[in-house]
Amino acid sequence: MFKKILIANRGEIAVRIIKACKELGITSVAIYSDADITSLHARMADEAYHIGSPLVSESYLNQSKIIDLALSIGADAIHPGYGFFSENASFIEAVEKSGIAFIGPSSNSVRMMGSKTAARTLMSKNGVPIVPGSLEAITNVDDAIAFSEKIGFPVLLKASAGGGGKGMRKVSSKEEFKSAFESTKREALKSFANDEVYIEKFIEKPKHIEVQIIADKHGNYRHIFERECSIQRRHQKIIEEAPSPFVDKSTRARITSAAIKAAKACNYFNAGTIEFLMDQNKQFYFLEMNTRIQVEHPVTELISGIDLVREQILIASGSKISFDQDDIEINGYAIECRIYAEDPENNFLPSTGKLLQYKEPNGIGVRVDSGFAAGSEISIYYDPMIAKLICWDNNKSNAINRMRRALSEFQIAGVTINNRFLSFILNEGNFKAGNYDINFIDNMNYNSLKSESQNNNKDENEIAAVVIAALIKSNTKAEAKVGKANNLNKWRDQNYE
Ligand code: MV4
Repeated sequence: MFKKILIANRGEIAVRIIKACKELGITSVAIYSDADITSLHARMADEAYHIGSPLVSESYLNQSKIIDLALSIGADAIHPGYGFFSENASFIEAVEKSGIAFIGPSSNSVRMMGSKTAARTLMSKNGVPIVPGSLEAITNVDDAIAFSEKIGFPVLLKASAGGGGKGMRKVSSKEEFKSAFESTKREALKSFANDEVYIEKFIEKPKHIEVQIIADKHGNYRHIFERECSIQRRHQKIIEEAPSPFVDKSTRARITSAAIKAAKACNYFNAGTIEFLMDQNKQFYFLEMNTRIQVEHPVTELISGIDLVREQILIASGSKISFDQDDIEINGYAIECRIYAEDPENNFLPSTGKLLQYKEPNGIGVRVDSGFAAGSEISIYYDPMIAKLICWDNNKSNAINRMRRALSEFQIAGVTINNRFLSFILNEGNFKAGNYDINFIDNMNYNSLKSESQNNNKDENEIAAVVIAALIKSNTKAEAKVGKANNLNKWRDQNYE
């Protein structure tokens, strides 16, 4: 078993991994940039090392600095969390060569899934349904137009190296094709340094459903059911659920078995997710595989009772999966809301500043995964997600009621958060009835949210902010003095309660 794990990440996922390490009796090591001196992960880890400036290239994405540090402090494993280096095959390869264990899949599996066309070919060979379209990059526009007419417009042009919504263009007729093809290619080259583009049939009004899998290094594969991730805005998921309201028993049997086939096809081990689009006839199609732990993993944990991060660590150290497929079942319903420091009433403008007040909801069936505490600074440098609120109850309706209660209990001053926007979505009849697809937020009318907010608790928050600001003024002065990286321990000793 590992003795010391370096966490090459920040924020709530770093804290989540620290918690798993503590439970396993493993020494946790945090790295932090200048912008994260006030963050929870640096405070909570057994050891914390300053890694560089706020720029990710000089801190969380500085490959040699991170690997050298891990070697010098005697870490026997690195957990990448999500984002940053988690799906970077060259980083994983460098870790593999260093003799340090990587808590995730092999660099080979990650590389195989990195090319969308290669992944589609591999999937179709292994009996996983893929979206109808081309298996190879388009080299000849006339052939591509003929092919599109055969599968039928509209089609979607996608970058082979893309993912997460970048480098896609819908084409509705052959007249549009050539110019759309050229601009998608240009965009792909700019974003991914790779201009390969291929074609898929455009799926109308799909749901986004993904299956959690885990596999060990002994050839054992398990699925841990599906998650519903259709509630998104600009490719940013904001509400996730498990199980999916659209997946009945027989569809679940089919989609989870396809996910296991996908994992086997790339010799996968550790935790992974297979993303699917599901059309209005409950046909599903492989979209991509995420070769990492995901933001929304807690909803799966709450309905299954499996600690996914613990399993990741155990699997990386060579253990077998601790349960059989038949040992697990879906228990109740879980919803996750991503709490962003942003203003939904001002075009979702990111909101930065110090958390003058920060109080989380709690109670039965309520979990909060966060990387910040009162006094923490939310900077412009990283993702504006400050917490995840995850609620469990015996069914969807009760889970929604619990979530809306918990959302209203978040007390944050200093930055604007999206909790009322989230609550508004959860209260929509079509959300409650399970009548939605990936376009739900785009099609939603939230003018009533704006008018409703004229007389809500915004004023209360502002008054609270002033009071709290006065209370912690002396601490703030102290912090200005300790606001240097080498003084983290002073910060750790501050008590803001
Ligand atoms: C699609 C699609 C419709 N048809 N592919 C967006 C992210 C990328 N991973 C794949 N995406 C899509 N691919 C076909 N053939 C619609 C989307 C899509 C989407 C998918 C999942 C979640 C949110 C989305 C938002 C817009 C478009």
